[in-house]
Amino acid sequence: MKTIFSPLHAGHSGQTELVAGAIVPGFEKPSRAEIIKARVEAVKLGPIAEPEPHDLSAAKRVHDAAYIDFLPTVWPEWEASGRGGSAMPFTWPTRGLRGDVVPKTIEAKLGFYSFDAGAPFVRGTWDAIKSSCDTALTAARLVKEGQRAAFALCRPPGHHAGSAFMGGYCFINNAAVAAQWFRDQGASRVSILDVDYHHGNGTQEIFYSRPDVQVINLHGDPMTEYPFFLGHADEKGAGPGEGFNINYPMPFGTTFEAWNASLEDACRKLAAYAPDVVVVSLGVDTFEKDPISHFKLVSEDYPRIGGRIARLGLPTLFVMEGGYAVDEIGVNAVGVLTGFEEG
Ligand code: OKP
Ligand code: ZN
Repeated sequence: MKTIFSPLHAGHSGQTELVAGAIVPGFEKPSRAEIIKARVEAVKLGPIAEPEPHDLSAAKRVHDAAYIDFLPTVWPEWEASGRGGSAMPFTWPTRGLRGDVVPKTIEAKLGFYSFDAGAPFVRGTWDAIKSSCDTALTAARLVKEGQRAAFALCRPPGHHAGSAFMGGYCFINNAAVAAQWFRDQGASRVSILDVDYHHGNGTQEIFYSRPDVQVINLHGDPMTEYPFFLGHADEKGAGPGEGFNINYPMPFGTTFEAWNASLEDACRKLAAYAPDVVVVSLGVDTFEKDPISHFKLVSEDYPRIGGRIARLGLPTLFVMEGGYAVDEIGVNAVGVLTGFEEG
C-alpha cells in the first residue's frame, strides 16, 4: 500500500510536557515518524509520497471554524508576547467558570481551546499540524479512488482533538477529518476503529450524536488512564447517534488474548454496520514496552491485528496516532500494515 508522509512534521520538535510534576522532553517526538517511515522503506510496503495541500474547509467540517483559525496564530502570538518554552495553557474554563467568553491573552485563549496542557506549540507546530491533516486527506483520496488501503503517516496525531479543543499531543483530528471527507464524497456510512491505547475522546465527541459515522474505541479504562473523563462502556451515543459509539475499556496489564477478544467483538459490530469505508486510528502504544502505557501486546501481535482488519474486506485508511516505544514503533506500526496486506 502507498504511504503519505510529510517532512514538515519535523518542525514540531523540542516540545516539553508535564509528567508527574516535572517538565520533561515530550514523548511525542519527530523520531517516531522517521522510524516508521524507515520501516515502510525497509519492508518495501510501497511507494511513499508527500501530501497535497488542501485548504482548511475539510478540517472545518468537523472542527469549529474559529478553533481552526486560532491554531496558526498561536506560536506568533506566544512569541510576540515575550513568552518562551513551548506554548501551552495553564487555566481552563472548567465547572463554575465562564466557558462562553473567549479571552484576549494567548495563554488564556489556549486554555479556552484545550482540555489539558498536553498539546504544546513550538515554531514549526502549525505547519506540522496542517501537513498531518493534508496527509490524512491525501491518503483518503487514494482509498476513494479505488486503492484497497492507504497509510497516512500522520504526525502530530489527532484522536484527542475535539470539535473545538486540542489536548494529548493532538490538534486537528486527522481521522475524523478523513471520515467526514469520505461522507462528503458520497460514502453512506463510515466506521472509525481506534486501536490506540488511549481513548479517542475527540473522535467520540465529534460524532457522538451521529448515526452516519460509527466510532469504536479499544483503550485503557478511563477510571485509571488518560484521558480519564471519557471512554466508559456506557457511552453509547446520543439522540440519532445512539448505538453508534462503542467503547471497550480494558484494565492495566491487558494481554493480546483479552485485547483481541474486544477486537473480535468490535469487528463483528463493525461488519454489521456495513460501512463503505473504515478509518483505523492506528496507535501502537498498546505495546508492552511503551513508556507511558500499560497493556502487554508484543510485536508478533500487530500483524494479527492487521490480518483481522483485512478480513473485514472493506476499503481501509490507516491514520497514525500514538506509540512511544520508538525503538520498536516502526516494526509494530508497519507490522499491522503488512499483516493487513497478507490477510
Ligand atoms: C496520545 B495518544 C501526563 C500524561 C499525559 C498524554 C498521553 C497522550 C497520548 N502526565 N499523557 O493517544 O497516543
Ligand atoms: Zn495513545
